[in-house]
Order: sequence, then structure tokens, then C-alpha cells
Amino acid sequence: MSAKLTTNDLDAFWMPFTANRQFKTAPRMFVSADRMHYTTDDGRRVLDGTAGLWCVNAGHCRPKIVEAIQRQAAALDFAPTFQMGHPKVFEAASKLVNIAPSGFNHVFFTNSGSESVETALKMAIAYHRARGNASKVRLIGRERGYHGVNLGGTSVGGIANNRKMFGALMTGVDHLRHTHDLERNAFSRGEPEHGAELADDLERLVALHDASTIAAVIVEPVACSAGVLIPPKGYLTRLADICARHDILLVMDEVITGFGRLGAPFGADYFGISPDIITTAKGITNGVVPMGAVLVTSKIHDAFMTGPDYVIEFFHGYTYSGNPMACAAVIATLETYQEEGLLTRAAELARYWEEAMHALEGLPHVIDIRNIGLTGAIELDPVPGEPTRRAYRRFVDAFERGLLVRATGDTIALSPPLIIEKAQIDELFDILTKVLKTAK
Ligand code: PXG
Repeated sequence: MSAKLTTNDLDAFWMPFTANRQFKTAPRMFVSADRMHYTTDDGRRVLDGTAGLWCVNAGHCRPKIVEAIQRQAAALDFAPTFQMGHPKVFEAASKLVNIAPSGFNHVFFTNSGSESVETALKMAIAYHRARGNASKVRLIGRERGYHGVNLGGTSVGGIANNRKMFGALMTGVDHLRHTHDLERNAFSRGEPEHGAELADDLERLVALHDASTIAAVIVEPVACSAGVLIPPKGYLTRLADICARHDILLVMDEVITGFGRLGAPFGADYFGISPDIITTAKGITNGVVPMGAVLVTSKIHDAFMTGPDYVIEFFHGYTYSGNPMACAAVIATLETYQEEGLLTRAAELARYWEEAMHALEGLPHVIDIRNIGLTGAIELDPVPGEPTRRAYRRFVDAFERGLLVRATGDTIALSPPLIIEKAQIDELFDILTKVLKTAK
């Protein structure tokens, strides 16, 4: 029970992305979970409006996944994947290829989204080198992008708070302009009308740096962490065309949009784009075991498969790349997604979700509502001089009323498990309406 905890009990754990001192004076604790709900340490049920941290796409504690990792832990706890193998890692990779966009025939395993991003960036640079273009080393991200917290991902990322503490970061990095445009696109339903031309910003960077120095562009199909910024109609196609014209690899960071969030298996499917590399994590194991995967086309993979066959082709990998328990979780998770049609279920619910979201228009301080698939955001005008306070208060208020949402900046983001029922969507928005009407 939280009443029994003292400040000292909470001291040791330095919490990530958390206001530690504030949290520890009034902790919020989950002790169990089942499908759409968490249970708190004081026995309250909380509707999960965020699929944990955008990862529990099949809902919580699904027996098939739980049993798979229990069995695997007892059968083969760890096996190296450097110069050795175990069957589950090959099975997990094959299953991923089967649901990946066409042409993505190879999988490199990591343990998180951040590691997937680092892997993709290194792959892009090494790919050009392998083809004799060793000057193509520059990496292009986008303002307001989030690509995890490691040094490469922080460098190509575009959220000032995530960057400013860490010095000059990597050299040889530049950023496209972001696509968020409240003036022209506020309260758009789905993809906004205006802004496809912002993709031409890549031509500006090509003119500045020259294509012969640029390895890759990395973008999220939908910039979720920065507040669910949805690409304007035509933007991603235009960006992909410019990349192809200049032999610049397109990395789509699908750590959130992968595994059904938008209503198609991947964002690349949803937007009809053919990137070169796709980074994933989160939903790959339903959040149960840390895991990530980089999906690559044969074009990328085969460029490495040259030289004497006893020589390592890519000097990169993690001790836990393809850890047996994580692979068992991948297999059981993908089977669950397929058995229950979850990779496309968001498409069936998208219209209902959109109506429910946009019904919040007109509530106090709401300056924009955005939706796509089974995700969306409500942007609030900030308290003058106190950025983030407005959304944070509403996050706490929602939690107290039995709903978990995410506050990012002054935006409330939503991304429920893909098993959500319409009645639960109603419940979610009933609570949120009360919160938006009454919270200070
Ligand atoms: N790329 C993208 C697009 C992400 O959204 C990462 C990389 C990094 O993944 P890992 O597994 O290293 O955390 C992410 C992670 C939030 C939130 O609420 C978003 C993420 C993580 C935690 C919170 O916005 N995205």
C-alpha cells in the first residue's frame, strides 16, 4: 500500500523522464494489469489510455504471451547469437518478415527503440561505405523528432529538452523543419491538408551539404512523442521521392507506428511508402520483454554480404540481440496479433475514435485535436509562463479518476491497446471530458 512507503523506500530508483522529487512525494503505483486495465496499489482500476508507454498493443497479461516466456525461461535461458544460434531467433525473424512491408526480408535484433535507431544509423553509413561511397556519412533528422535517447538518436532527434543537457552531440547531423502548423491545420481529422511542400526542405539541405555527403534521413511517420504530429497529405511520398533521387536512405522510425497503431501493420503500409530501413520496438513483444528490431530490404542487407565468407559482415550487435525469452515473446505476440486481427483493428475503430476525439472541441483551453488510427492528441494552450503545467495537471486528474493518459509538453496523447471496445472508448472520453471541464 502506498501509505506504508516512506520517502526513503523510493530513493534508490532514479526514475527515467520523471520529476523524481515531485513523484516521490505522491507516488502513483501500478501493481497488476489485465487487458485494458491497470490496478493501483490502493486497489483502484485504471483504464489504460496509452497502452503502457505505447507498447502494450494486445492489452495486458495475455496468457499466450505470459506462458510462452515462462516456458522459454525454463527451457533455454540464454544462448549467444554471435557465431551461434537458437531456433526461436530465426523463427521470430521469419515471422516478422512475414508481416513486414514487402521487400523487408531481413531483421537485425536489438533491445529497445533507441538501440534500433543507433543500429539503423550505423547501418546507413556502413551501407554507403560498402558500396564505395564513403563520403556519404551525414545524417538528417527532423525538428520535434524523437529517436530515443542514445547519442545518435539524440543527435538526429529534434526535441530541445532532450538535447540541451548533452553538449554538442554528434557532428555531421542536420534537421528538416517540422510539419506542425496550427495556423493552417488545427482540428484536422486525420492527415492535415497543408504542408506537403515542407518535404522540399530536404532539397535545401542537399543544396547546402551536397547529396554526396548525406547517408540517410530518419523520420517518424507520425511524430508521436512530440504530441502526435501527423504528416500533411503527400508529405511522406514527396520526402521519399527526394531521398530516392539523391541516393539518400530513408529510415522510417516505426517504434510506435509499427504493429498496428495506425490500422495497418506498419506506417509504411498505411502511407504507401517504401523506405529502406524500418526501426521497431515496443509492440514487438507487447511490451513484456525488452526487444527491438531493425527491418531492412534486401538492397541494404545484400550490400554487406560481400568479401570472404568467414569474415563478419557487420561489426555490430548486442549481447541480447535475439535473447531467447524476447524471441518467445515476439512469436507469441505476433500470433496474438494475427489471431485477433489486431494489426488492422485500428482501421475498424478509427472513425469511431475520430468522432469521440473531436467531440472534445470547444472544451476549455483546447487549441487543437489530432487523430490517426487509434492514436491522437489534444493540445492545450499553456499556462502563461509555466509550460507543461496545464497538461500535467490533467494527467494527474485523469489518473485520479481512473484513466491513464500521457502528457507531453502541453499536449495530452492517447494510444490505447488495440483491443479496446467501443464502450471503453466512450468511458475514456467521458472521463477525459470531465477532466478537461473541471481541472484547473
Ligand atoms: N523512436 C521512436 C519513434 C520512439 O517513439 C524510441 C525511438 C526509443 O525507444 P526506447 O525503447 O529506447 O524507449 C521511441 C520511444 C512518450 C514516450 O510518451 C515515447 C517513447 C518512449 C517513452 C515515452 O512520448 N518513444
